[in-house]
Amino acid sequence: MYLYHLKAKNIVMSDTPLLVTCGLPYTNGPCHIGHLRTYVPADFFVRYMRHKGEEVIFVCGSDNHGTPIVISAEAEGITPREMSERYNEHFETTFKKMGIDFDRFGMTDDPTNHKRTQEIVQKLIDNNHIYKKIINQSYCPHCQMFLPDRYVEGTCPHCGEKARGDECDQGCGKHLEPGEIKDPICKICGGKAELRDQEHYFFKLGDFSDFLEEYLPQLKGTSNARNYASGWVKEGLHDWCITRTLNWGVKFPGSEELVVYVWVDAPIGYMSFTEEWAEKTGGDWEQFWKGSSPVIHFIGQDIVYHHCVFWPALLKGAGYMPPDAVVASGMVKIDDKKFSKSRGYVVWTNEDYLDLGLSSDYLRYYLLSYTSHTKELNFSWKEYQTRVNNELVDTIGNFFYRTLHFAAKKLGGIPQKEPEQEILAEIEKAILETERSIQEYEFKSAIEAIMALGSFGNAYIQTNAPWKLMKTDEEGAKQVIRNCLQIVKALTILLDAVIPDKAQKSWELLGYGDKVIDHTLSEAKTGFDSEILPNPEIIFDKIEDEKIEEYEKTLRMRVETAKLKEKSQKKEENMITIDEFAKVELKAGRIIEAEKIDGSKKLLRIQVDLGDEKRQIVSGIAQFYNPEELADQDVIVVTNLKPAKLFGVESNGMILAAGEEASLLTTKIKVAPGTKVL
Ligand code: B3M
Ligand code: ZN
Repeated sequence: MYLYHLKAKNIVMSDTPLLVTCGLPYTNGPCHIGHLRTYVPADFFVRYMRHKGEEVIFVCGSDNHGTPIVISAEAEGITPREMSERYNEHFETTFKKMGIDFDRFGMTDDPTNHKRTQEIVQKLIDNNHIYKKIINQSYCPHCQMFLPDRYVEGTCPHCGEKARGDECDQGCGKHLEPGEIKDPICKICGGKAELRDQEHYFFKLGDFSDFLEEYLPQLKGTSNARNYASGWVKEGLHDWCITRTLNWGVKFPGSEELVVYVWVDAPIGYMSFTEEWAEKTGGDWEQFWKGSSPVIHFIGQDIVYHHCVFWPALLKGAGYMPPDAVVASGMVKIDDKKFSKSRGYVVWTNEDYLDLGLSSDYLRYYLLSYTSHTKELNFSWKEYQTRVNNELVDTIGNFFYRTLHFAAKKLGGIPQKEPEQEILAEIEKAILETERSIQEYEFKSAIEAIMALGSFGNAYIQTNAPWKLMKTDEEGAKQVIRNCLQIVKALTILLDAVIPDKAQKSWELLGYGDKVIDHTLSEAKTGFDSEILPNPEIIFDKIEDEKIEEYEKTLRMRVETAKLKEKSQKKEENMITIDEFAKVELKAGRIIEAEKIDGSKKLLRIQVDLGDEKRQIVSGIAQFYNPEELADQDVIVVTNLKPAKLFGVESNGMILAAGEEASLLTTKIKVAPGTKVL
């Protein structure tokens, strides 16, 4: 296994490279803050490791298969491949703009992944981990097709809520196997689906319980991933249906009409993208997947099952190494409301952020510093403004500018002095604390350790006031500034993992002409290349109140629009067809007599003449009518309601009334009792 830990006070570097991956975004919608919640910390981790001198390969790509992409592409009249290419490019460029730079960003629909997936599935077949079974699958007789996953909607068999074919998304959240959903409805035509037999292939997940019980306790990463997964294994594992009737996806070996389930070929993408990276660079992909170099997956908490149970079993069954670590991020809230694209609680990375000219670094800082990685992260524009202005602008920005300005303008560059021990010790402390936090995937604490050095620097320059000291003790002032410059240098290297754009700028303002990412943390305490400093600049801008109000308004309007849309959708859902309405049987009736029901203030027992029959109906109108005045009253009655007992009295129908005071419905011109209302 690998070692990247601290020995005494020196950081020991390993000669085993690390492979870091991020969960693959689906190619049917743009990048949002929910994606960034996982990608930014992964990128922070990668950059930090590189600054430590580790070799890190960072791969990702887009997830192109599965029914949501087919459905979205159909809606736009393009092919799923075209849709995938469009969003693949979108994600790659958006990530770059956010400072997230992968060594390889691939596509699960590319040939490497088709090949690797088929090889793995074939191995699983050969190793007897896959079997055939005939199952009852939802089928639409009108569209003449089987309805995989999201092509079908219905009722969850576990909790009774409305659900999608593959997941109870609005109720208990359980994964649904093909054929499990109740009252299936075809998503394409809205018609009733039926169940039909079809042969499918299953992965014997249950066979891997012992393996997983041994593997999971030593799985590194965050404890939420480990613990959830162990819990599921204890509850017992069900075999997974790994084929779908679809013609978009990776063909199941030996079958013309089946493709593998998207959750089989998606994680295999991690491996394929490593292969593609190796092809491009001459690197060795097998060291990660067959050897002993560690693989670390960064994912969202909602896909722990897939990464800590299903994926390791799949790898193990096909003779590959399971991952070393899974780092799972908590979910995102917007203004304390659950993140939801459909309800408008979303921040789109481009439209709501980058396109407005906002700094990618500010958002990175917010995402990394707001809360512990495994906790729920709330985004609010106000909080964003406060943190950026107080922590980045006032503390770091102020300290950097004062130091660089004084050095360049008053001292003509970097003073020829060594930094003092006290300062070097402070830097060392920050590095050790950052390291300790990162080992535990506690990114928020890592940021706090870095920012503590920033606060120290800011307080140090304030207390020692070199601008005053200069008048009485020029050498002393030079020493203070030299110390400050050392802190700025250390902070710049540390902050490059957090806010790479600003850190690069600061690196240049320290007189360097190269990239800060190519420098290791060991240089945090060493001197400078040149004594000359360029003209100082302000690199952190304040965010003004008016701007924040504008952004908040955009969010509010989006939520409003979503509400209106939901309302009109509900209205539409509540509409019934003429055939459905025709099921209600309405007739004109005449009340024969009415009487109070003992013990009830509201109910009357009413006998109604319906022409060829007499009915007893219990009606809740006692507060508005005397029983005597009701005799001979013409009314409208629902005559085909199922009988019910109210207050122990049988009721066979319903008398229609309008409004809070139960004004009885009747006909304009008298009609014979029993006349149908049409
Ligand atoms: N495409 C997105 C998600 O469920 C899914 C991740 C695949 S990772 C192999 O978050
Ligand atoms: Zn249909």
